[in-house]
Amino acid sequence: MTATAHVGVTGLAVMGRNLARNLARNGYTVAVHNRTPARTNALVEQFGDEGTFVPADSAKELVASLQRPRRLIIMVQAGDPTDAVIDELAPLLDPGDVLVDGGNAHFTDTRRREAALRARGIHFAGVGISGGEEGALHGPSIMSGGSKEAYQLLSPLLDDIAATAPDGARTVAHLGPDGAGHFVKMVHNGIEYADMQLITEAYHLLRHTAGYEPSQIAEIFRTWNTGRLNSYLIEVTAEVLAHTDPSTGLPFVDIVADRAGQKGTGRWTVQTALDLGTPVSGIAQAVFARSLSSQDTLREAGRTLLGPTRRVLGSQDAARFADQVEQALYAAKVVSYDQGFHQIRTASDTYQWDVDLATVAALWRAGCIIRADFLDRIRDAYTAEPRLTSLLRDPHFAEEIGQAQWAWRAVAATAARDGVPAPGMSAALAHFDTLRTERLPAALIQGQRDYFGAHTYQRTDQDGSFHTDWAGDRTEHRTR
Ligand code: NBP
Repeated sequence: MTATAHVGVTGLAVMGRNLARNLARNGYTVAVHNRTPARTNALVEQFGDEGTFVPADSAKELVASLQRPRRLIIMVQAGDPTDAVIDELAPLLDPGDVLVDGGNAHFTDTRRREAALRARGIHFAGVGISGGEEGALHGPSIMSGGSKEAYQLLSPLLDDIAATAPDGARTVAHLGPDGAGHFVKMVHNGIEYADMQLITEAYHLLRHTAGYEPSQIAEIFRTWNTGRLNSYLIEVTAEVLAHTDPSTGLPFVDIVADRAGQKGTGRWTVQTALDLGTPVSGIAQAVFARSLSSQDTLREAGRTLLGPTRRVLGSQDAARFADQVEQALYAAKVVSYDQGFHQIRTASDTYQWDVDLATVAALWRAGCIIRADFLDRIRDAYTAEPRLTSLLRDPHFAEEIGQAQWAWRAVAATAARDGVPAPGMSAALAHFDTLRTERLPAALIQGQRDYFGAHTYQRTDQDGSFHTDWAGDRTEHRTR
């Protein structure tokens, strides 16, 4: 077989197929392969006129069809299938070739695979691709890890297929070595969970406290979408809320079972945050809220528990409340993003990735699910101060959140008083207030720990570690 293809794609389910089409539409000759050949044949039959595809029946044929250095993208299910494909391909590749994993791999797997392939001279780039099947076809947000050399070989292709931000920039970048790209993609998904949770809490409050119907809430969201909350997620939420179920004539949202699914990247974000010791309470609340929604037995048991009588506001109060909910949603959203960016910063420092947070914000402005106007602001904040400790310290956000907090507090208080669950908004507020607090009760926790476990504590007025003899005469000893 002649090596004519510029790039190869193996794994032709929705993502791989659309990515291959995107590459072909951009003028690349694309070698295509799938474990089950039917998918390869279907792609060529249905979309063969969109560009030049070179179908391959086997891994050997796929590799033989690629120009050198070879660029080969794996788009199969994350986990064992990805390892199986790498094990099959690696012996067929030569030093200097680039193998890309475009799936949703766990970043620790990517680190392991990158190290193993580097030892054989093969570049392995873990690349997060966001935007679902539509993004893969029309322009995703692309978060690349792997070596700089690998990225140099990939960037012409990735630039061509990525989405375009409002300022004309392509949403693709090299974020750091080994697992940096997949880590950032994972946090993107975690933030997506938090964003969706907060939007649905806003809906729930507008429905049950303000008394609006789904179609009215759709209109409110459409109005919000013209302001600082402008985002893809607000836009699609309005679409879903405005939809009527054709078979019953009821609002669509009322006929959907209220059990939220999840594929796992949100959970990974929280698990990783726990390991890194970085607080992502917004994402955690979103993951737990989805889990609890699916706990039928627990929810059934809890339904009759005593709580306040629900009240519904009059129309003027409802309109005022809707304005407060907009502010609460915005403030809580900023906190959730700040937590996600802090998690990326912590991982970047831990693994020496040197991820530029301004670039991350810029990449998320188009092509991905969390694309939103305010990411321009986040990019500006990190451009002005690359080591900014918290977005809440940026003058623009400090001013906005400082003003929004009164409405945010009113909404959280109303939710608590009326018994409407708003875990995301409330947790974000608690995070904000924790940051603001001069002296935390953590001091008392240290006292408790020293009392029952001799875990020692530090003093505010002296260096070193100390233990108090709680069981004896309560004298204090310096332990270090
Ligand atoms: P899936 O995640 O559903 O995986 C299906 C593909 O994996 C098929 O091509 C299948 O081949 C192949 N595969 C499996 Br399963 N086991 C294999 C094995 N042992 N050896 C070789 N191939 C194997 O596909 P997808 O939804 O297109 O997603 C692809 C990747 O992109 C995943 O990692 C996913 O997490 C990620 N991603 C998906 C989305 C999305 O919206 N779907 C968005 C962003 C990222 P077969 O046809 O022979 O069974």
